[in-house]
Amino acid sequence: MLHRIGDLILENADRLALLDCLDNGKPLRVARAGDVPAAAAVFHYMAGWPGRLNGENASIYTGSPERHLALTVPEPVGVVAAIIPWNFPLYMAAAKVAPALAAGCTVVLKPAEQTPLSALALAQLAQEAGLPPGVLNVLTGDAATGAALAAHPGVDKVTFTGSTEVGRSIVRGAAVDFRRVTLELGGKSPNIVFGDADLRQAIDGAAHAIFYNQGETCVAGSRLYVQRQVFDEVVAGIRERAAAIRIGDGLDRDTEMGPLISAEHRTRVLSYLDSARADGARVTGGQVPDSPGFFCTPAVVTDADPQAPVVREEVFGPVLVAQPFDTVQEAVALANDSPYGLAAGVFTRDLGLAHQVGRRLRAGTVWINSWHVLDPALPFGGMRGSGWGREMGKAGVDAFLETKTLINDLGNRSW
Ligand code: TXE
Repeated sequence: MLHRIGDLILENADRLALLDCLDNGKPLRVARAGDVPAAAAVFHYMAGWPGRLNGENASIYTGSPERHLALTVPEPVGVVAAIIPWNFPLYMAAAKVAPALAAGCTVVLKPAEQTPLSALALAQLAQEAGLPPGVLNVLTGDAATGAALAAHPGVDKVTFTGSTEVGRSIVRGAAVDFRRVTLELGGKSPNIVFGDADLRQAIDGAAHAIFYNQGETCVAGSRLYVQRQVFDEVVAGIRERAAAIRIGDGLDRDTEMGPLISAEHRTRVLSYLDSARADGARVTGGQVPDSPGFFCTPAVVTDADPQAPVVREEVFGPVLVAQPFDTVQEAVALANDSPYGLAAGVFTRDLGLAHQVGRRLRAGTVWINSWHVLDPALPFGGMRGSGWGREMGKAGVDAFLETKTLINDLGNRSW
């Protein structure tokens, strides 16, 4: 059935992409080329797990191996509450639902109040695929609905993607009866460009890292550290790329960047830029076009105070903060100076340097000469303030399983 749901997502790709475009504002062609096939891939990949979730024939340490037969058995954790945000509506739904179902759990999915449509469409496709009633349930609603669901005594596990603040409140609530929790929270991901990098690749990569999906991605490469000798060239290149990004109606085929999710969110994004300007930083872009919609042009900030909110906090918009560095040690220290630890990037032609720096970065994912490459087979998640646990890969299925140990005393026979 999981495989069939993946197939149905692809068969309905145009309609699903349109729903996310209308609901979220993201360009239709981005949703069609990115979100929808990625959601299908999660179902197809996870469809391979149920038949492979084996326990172990476990050895007993203190007893006799002849007398005791011990087994471990994976069991579904139970009823899962999946609470998701609005930035990748269909993909986020798939990322929570597919591994939970693969593990044998049932799911109550609460989409974000801004973008419920594709989650409802997904439930219809699951029904069409033959999923029995009650296995996947979609509950639309806002923060109060999410809070009630997360705290419901019938829920065994909460898997949440969203803000750090709500993640914290979910953990507090879960402490009451020790409900299991997986959290994928925000980030302020650093991208390090060394002087030897292919600068064209680094400029394109850094722009893609921050501006993809209007910068409304948890893994946005929002802090850029560039080795001093190439700083001006890289920043100028990104400013040029930013100015060329076509902003507009998501239904327009030429649109590369849609609006921000809401007026309220745009006000928040702009306030970071206002405060950076007031502190003496240099800001290019970050303009509000004279047209309806919550648009904001991509912004690049330099000369910011390293302690400023625009440098420390998640903006969740198309806002890049760039700063030069001199040594490798300095780059690593700057990159790790954050309460978050979701993703990071390194651009260099020296693969040895890339791997050694990558090992030192406190981030769940480190991209080398790339960004935004995600795969259902690869574990994804954060360190520190970016959350608990991993999604995708085997780790992503294990997150919905408990291990039971069965011990059988076969008797003390002697022949
Ligand atoms: O998130 P919320 P918001 C960050 C990003 C963004 C900020 C606020 O910085 O600007 O969070 O966004 C549900 N108990 N991220 O307000 O409120 C809510 O209905 C249970 C990063 O949209 O966390 C929605 O379904 N659930 C992030 C979901 O939680 C609650 C993606 C997310 O909403 C709840 C989104 C509660 N008390 C925002 N309150 C990422 N990691 O990608 C709200 N919800």
